[in-house]
Amino acid sequence: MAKMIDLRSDTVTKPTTGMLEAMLKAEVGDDVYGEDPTTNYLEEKVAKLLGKEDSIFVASGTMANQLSLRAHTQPGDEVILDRNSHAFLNEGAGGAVISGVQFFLLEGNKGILDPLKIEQAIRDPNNYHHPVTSLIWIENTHNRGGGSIYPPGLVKEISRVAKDYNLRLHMDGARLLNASVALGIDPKEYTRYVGSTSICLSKGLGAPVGSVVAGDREFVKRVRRFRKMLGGGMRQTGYLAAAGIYALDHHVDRLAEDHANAKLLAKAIAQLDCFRINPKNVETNIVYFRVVEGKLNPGSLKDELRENAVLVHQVGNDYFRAVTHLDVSRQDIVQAISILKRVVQKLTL
Ligand code: TLP
Repeated sequence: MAKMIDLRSDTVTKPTTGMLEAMLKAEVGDDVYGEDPTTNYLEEKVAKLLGKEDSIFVASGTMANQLSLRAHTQPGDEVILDRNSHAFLNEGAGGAVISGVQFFLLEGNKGILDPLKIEQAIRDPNNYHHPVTSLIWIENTHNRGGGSIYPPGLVKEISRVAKDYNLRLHMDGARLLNASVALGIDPKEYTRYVGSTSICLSKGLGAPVGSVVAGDREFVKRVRRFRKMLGGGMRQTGYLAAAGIYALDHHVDRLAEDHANAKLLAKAIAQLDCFRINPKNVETNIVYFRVVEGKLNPGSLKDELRENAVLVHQVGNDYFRAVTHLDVSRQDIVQAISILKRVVQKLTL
């Protein structure tokens, strides 16, 4: 059977042999007692990587986001964020349910927020009709923005606004290392400007489970308390942390390959006149494209591709996403492009 080329997400990767070996060898203990040496090492490693006082291993990117929201806010607060943020679109209204916060949504440019618009959205703290603005939330890279990258200078400007108004600033850095690798900069060039951040180990980095939230000691202590409250205190997490350590040691620099593969795919899609895409917008590993009305039946595209061993994510009726990652090689992308061309020929109206 032909190998499935799974471009639905970078979350679909399976651990490599090297990673599995590292997991098997992990020294473990009970992490709720703080006694898992491998998890402790991962947390120290990530805190150092991101230039923060402390960090904490959590089950998922969603949990990282929800705990960060909860630790930074009080019920009734308002959080300023982009209208296409993962925390708004894809987390089951967790911000409202778990933290009791209200979102003030801004229209970013490919998800990237303008510091001026942020400033204009901040509530008057002396007007008791208003909620209290307490947190600015940015996502880097921005998933729905197309894997778009925040210029570090812009994060600096946003941090200036946060400081001027005494607000907290958090970066959902699920794919922060994609951004830093794409720009060839140290992730600290971003994280120095934000109070707290997170990275996902189970996206482009290829670990099976886990995210890490980083910030100052007080913040991480609050995250730890809420993690326990929500049942996220896990025991012998060292097996999972070992996968994360391996991912950080072996799979960061290679993200550049995923970016090159995504660009190759985007350019090929742009050459097909039934799709709308600007390949210049593809900055990292995420490729969004639209079907031009009347050229092709978008309803059959995903199924026909699946029949031919290529999986893509259908985001909306005529809107699709393909994501490159550790388990798709250059050869796979070349193969996916030729399958896409064949399928398009078959489906063209
Ligand atoms: N994104 C997933 C889907 O939920 C859309 C994906 O396939 O891209 N922050 C960002 C920026 C994300 O893209 C995601 C996952 C998360 C947080 C949540 O991570 P998980 O899925 O580990 O809870």
